[in-house]
Amino acid sequence: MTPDEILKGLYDETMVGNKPAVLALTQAGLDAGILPETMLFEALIPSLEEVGARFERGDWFVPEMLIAGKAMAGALDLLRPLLAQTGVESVGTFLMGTVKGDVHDIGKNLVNIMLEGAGFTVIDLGVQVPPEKFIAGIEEHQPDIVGMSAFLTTTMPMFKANINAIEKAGLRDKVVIMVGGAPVTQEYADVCGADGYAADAATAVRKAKDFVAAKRAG
Ligand code: B1M
Repeated sequence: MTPDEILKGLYDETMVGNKPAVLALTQAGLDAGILPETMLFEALIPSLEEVGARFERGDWFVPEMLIAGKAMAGALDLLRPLLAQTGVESVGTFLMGTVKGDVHDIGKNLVNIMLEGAGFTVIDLGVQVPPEKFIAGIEEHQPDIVGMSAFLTTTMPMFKANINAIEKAGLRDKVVIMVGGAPVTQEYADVCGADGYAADAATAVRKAKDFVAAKRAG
């Protein structure tokens, strides 16, 4: 198979949720020397975007989204060690979670992988994380940054609820708070009182590094 055929296969098979084929093609891509980032950004993520677009149009339903998501997650498991390959010392601690009411985790996991690749120690609280769990995580792990993901317009208000709870617990000035997720914007992040926003994993890593550097300097 040529690299183009592998990428096209990854796009098509992710869309129909054929996890065994996606795993085989991901491995074939690695064997053929295709960069993990190329498979992610040119095949896997665009495929899920198309799944989302079909769902939005009412052509596809939750089960289709679910199996596509599972196929993508399988590929991520294979790519994770390569994307997160790092020999550097920890540059900082990042506490991460998807907010209460929201079960989406592929985007969050991708941000985690890229953060680990950049040398962060990542503590992942998982999905549906309530404010009290963020607070307990801050107290236990003393992170430099708290990251919150929300993927639904209905769960985005949890950012503000979490930030209020962190403030009430007297921890707000101890952490930088970053938010992100498909429907989130810089304007929304500002309204919630977050310190940072990123539209994608690469930008999240860049901003996280800048925040830690500023924290260490000041
Ligand atoms: Co759902 N879903 N889903 N879904 N799902 C979306 C998000 C949706 C946009 C689809 C659509 O209508 N086009 C839509 C939300 C609409 C809205 O509110 N604006 C939607 C809906 C409506 C729903 C349900 C309500 C459907 C229903 O039940 N009727 C339901 C909600 C369940 C719940 O959470 N309570 C639901 C369920 C599901 C599944 C469980 C079936 C499955 C999730 C599987 C999983 O995550 N384990 C699923 C999936 C797969 C999707 C789509 C198709 C793909 C999401 C994804 O993984 N994208 C999605 C459509 C889409 O996004 N186009 C959709 C790939 C991922 C790499 O991108 O998540 O954007 P993304 O992450 C990016 C950035 O956002 C950013 O970096 C990541 C990597 O670059 N980022 C951060 C993320 N977190 C960050 C944090 C940061 C910084 C950057 O700082 C801390």
